[in-house]
Amino acid sequence: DRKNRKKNVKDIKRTNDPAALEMLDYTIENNIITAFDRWSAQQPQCAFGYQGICCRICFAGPCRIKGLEGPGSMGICGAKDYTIVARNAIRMMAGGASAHSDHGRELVEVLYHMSEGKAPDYEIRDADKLKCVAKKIGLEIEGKTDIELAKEVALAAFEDYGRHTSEGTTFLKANLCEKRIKKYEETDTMPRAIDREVVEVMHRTHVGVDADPVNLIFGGVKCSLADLTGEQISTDISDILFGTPKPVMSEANLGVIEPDKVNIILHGHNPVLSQMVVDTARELEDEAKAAGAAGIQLSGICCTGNEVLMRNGVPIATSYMAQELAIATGAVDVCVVDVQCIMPGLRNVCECFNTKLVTTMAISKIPGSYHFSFEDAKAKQSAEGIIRLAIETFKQRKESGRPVQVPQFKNKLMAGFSFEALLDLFAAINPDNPIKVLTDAIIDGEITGVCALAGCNNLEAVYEKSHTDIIKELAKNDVFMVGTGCVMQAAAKQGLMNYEAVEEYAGPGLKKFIDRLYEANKDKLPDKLPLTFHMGSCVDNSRIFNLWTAMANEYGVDVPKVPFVATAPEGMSEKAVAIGTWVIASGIPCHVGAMPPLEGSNLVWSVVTCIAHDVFGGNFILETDPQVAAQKLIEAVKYRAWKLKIHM
Ligand code: MSK
Repeated sequence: DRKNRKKNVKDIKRTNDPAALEMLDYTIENNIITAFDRWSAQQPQCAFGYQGICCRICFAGPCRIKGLEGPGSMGICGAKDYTIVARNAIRMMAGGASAHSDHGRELVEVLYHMSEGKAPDYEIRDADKLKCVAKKIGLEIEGKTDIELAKEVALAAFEDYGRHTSEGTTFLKANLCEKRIKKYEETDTMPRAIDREVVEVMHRTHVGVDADPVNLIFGGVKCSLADLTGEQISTDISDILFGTPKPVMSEANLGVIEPDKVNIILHGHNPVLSQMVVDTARELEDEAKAAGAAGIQLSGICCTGNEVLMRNGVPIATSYMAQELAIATGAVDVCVVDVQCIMPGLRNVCECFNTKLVTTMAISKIPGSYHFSFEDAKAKQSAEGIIRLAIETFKQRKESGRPVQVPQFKNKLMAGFSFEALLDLFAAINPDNPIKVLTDAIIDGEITGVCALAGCNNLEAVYEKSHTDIIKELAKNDVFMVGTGCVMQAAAKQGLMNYEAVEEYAGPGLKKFIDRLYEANKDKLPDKLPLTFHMGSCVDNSRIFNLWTAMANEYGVDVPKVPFVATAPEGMSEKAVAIGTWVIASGIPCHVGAMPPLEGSNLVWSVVTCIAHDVFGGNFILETDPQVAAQKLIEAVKYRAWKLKIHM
């Protein structure tokens, strides 16, 4: 009942985000069920599943590991804890690789159709990036038009999905340093083709195939590197089609929703349609005004939000876990979703407020929602339809006189730091060798090193508190921070992505470094630089991979020697499992703050936390306390910097 919900959801403070807290009160008062309630209702969660020792791979089961010895210590087929945990883990990697890579495939198809004249609403917005990508993957660029080149890039990308030979995926190899290529070849973890590695994981984890946990995990590593290939393709082609991000100002948190405007939320991951909505919204502004609105207000959730923030400065409404709370404001007219991280629970909240939930992808539908099928041949037409639906819903909202509840919390932010944009900042200090500005700052001790902030929300932790605690602690210790995904939405919402945060939280070295970058670039920047540098959506972790590879090349070492660490304080999705795995396979220590289902096998646990380090140079740091995690990250990055200085 309401009293108990209040006790479970509010009194235990499931978040430190003031806007989300206000909306949690509001949803409790109005009996609107959200993920926070469902989390409470799920307690206690199944201990077998939590530890990864529940096997549902065949339906002779489900089997659980119930003892240390005897028949109950194995599944019916004789699978031991280590086999079950490893199989479950690598199936998660395959799920993540599928999601990222299919997102990439959608973009490749748009690029290909555009080059054939069959996607007339799309164009090449960054011809320099097109040439740069083409050159990198070994294409001859001289004497070719942009359209010809776009077609060749698309064909090369398609090849990475379905190659039947084993030389390795082009988009990955083109971005790896030599020593990593050798490492992946030696360990048989170089992916041959994206689809093939996903299929192979599904095959080897079928009942009665691979029982060796180490062999299984190496298969998972190969699949996670296929995931990285898909992410690199997604980033490169998004930049070609929609432009490579540059520094841009915006705002974040639920206060960006403006009740007097037509409010459209863009949610999911794939920018193919959302970018079209952004472009079209500008053209239909007058229609909205004619309907009595003050204009059209777009805002974003999850990584579609990050995509349109990075390229267009569209504000962030909130991150994954608070998506229903955004709808519960009652001021959202349409919520457009594409793929990934869209809670089915959104529908119930939408129904409470006459918010139209619009699905756009054939593989991602929700009962009771509207569907505007995305087709690249008529993308603009779909975007117009969605915006007109929002205008109509706005009129109904105003006529109904229904009250809205928009928390007045938002923070200023600067985003738009693609890898190219970062290099551009550095180039103002060292035009001949931009990356040296960053690598020298570490060697000179001005900054301690670099940390990648990535990942989701998970109510196993206090929503967004681990993110903000870790960021503040790293800042104090002069760690330069780049990031992607929902963790950056937490940073933005909670005022950690602007210069005010530099003044409040940065250690002296980090502040000096950020100020120095600003001074050299102030003529072309819209404001002073932020504390955390937003590099984009989940697939844009490829930009972070490009950054540490450039640093390794500059130092003349392999990646495991670069003072670089990563953290996913609230990792949750299968995509996060795939990303975390390729991060450690790259040679980077990676903290995860919500426990992945690995505790059921000491052997698998030691492989990912210790042995991975011996083989690849990176390992998982599994730590739920954000303060302890921050210290472990700082120790790891300091140790690398110290070792590097000795050898330089
Ligand atoms: S959206 S995968 S909850 S970061 Fe990319 Fe956020 Fe994680 Fe989804």
